[in-house]
Amino acid sequence: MSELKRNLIGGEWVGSDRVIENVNPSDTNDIVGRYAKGDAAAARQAIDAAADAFPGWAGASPQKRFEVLDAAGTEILAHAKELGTLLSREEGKTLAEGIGEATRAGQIFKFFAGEALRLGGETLASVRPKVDVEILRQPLGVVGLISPWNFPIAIPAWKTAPALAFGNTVVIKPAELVPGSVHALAEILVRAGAPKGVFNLVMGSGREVGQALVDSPKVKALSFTGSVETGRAVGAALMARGARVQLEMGGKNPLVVLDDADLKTAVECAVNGAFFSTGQRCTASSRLIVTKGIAAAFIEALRARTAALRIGPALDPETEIGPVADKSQLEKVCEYIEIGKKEGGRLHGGERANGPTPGYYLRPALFTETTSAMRINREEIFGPVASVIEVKDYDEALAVANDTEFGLSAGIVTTSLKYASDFKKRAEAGMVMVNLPTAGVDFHVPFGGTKGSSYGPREQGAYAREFYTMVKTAYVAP
Ligand code: TXE
Repeated sequence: MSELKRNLIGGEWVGSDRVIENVNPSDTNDIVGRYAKGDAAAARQAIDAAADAFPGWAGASPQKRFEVLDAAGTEILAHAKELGTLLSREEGKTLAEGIGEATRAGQIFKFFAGEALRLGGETLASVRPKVDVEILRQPLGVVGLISPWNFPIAIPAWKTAPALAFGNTVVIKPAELVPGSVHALAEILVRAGAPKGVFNLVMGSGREVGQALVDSPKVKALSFTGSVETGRAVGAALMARGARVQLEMGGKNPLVVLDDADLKTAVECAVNGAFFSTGQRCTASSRLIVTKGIAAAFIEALRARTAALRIGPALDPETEIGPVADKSQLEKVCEYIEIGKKEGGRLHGGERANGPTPGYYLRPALFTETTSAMRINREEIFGPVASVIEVKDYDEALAVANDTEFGLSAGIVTTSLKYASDFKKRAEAGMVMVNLPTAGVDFHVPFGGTKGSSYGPREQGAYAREFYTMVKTAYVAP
């Protein structure tokens, strides 16, 4: 039996009687590792350790914070292949995607190493004579981080790196399905010189460990990525006790394809956005909104391209689409495929597939002849499922694109500057893509949505400081 991977609390590796078995969705006979399953008491110990470490870390020189984050980034980049392999084994995305995600995590640590040095305030003249006004940015204290399973290292990285860069201390709870990547990150941060208690990891369930982070008055801010239902409950609880909260939740992202689009670009954007990473991205293009002049050609080309996609184990270099992440997720996606059929959508693909090993393989499902009112076009499915909605012109396409409670990413494929510019302004989304897939974003610019997708300041890039620092205004007279 493999060695138990433990939680990191106050600089100590702490075991537990209970174990999370990390199962490989490409081969359910393969156990990726055994991880200590923490509980609410472990979470509280971690919070206490983070609170004790806070004054030292908040007062540390930015140079020290730079060094820790930079060293972590260097090690992640040097071991991107190994980390990507672990990630793909536990989550199921292809090895290329796994390595890409690990690389991104390294880049994020490097970026925020620099941000630690760049953090500054402002000085203004007061409206009163001989008074100066200073606007300072200060750390918040202990920050709780709750991450989902679909980006096992990038999301923990984009929450942890800014939190630490700006002087906060962290307790992170990764999704139960994918503890491995965050555990590896914890080991890297220890080697990078993070002082005891500055970064704490408690693996376990949302109900126990997650809830303990939500409830503790010592947790001054909480950043959550996950489902809408959990996110809203977490948000309400944090607001009720007056703590700061940031929520990244679902998406139902539209990709508009206009008559004047380059067909090849449109098909590539659709396949990439809808099905890569097995459709398990909050930025996935699940609604393909197509004007009638190009609809027939687009559907035919997309069907052929989708049918040719190679489904298989994450680590097989031939694989283009890995398995669904776990059994319950597969059941949920299959249920939605049934719902789509009952609602009158015409299904292409979407069958369970056999791989060389027992895994959660599913052929991508493309629905045509759907309407915006159908449940498959309203609810986040979070799997390799996309629908085509045909519309008469740009105006109807824009209206349908915005006909959703979500607002994370929105894409358009067109050669018209007029429509591209209009869409940039009027698409109700936090991120807009022109002739690019709705998924796939840079690490150094803001990430987040509007409407039901997100709450609170943006993540990533320089904007991350809006969440992870507090603004203080100081008035100084001689
Ligand atoms: O999400 P949860 P799950 C959507 C997607 C997916 C569904 C369920 O539709 O099918 O959510 O996924 C922790 N207090 N997305 O079950 O439950 C939990 O342990 C505090 C879309 O994984 O929201 C995990 O660490 N924390 C999304 C995290 O919250 C709690 C990405 C997310 O889990 C908690 C992920 C509680 N009471 C899921 N309950 C996207 N769009 O990116 C759970 N958690």
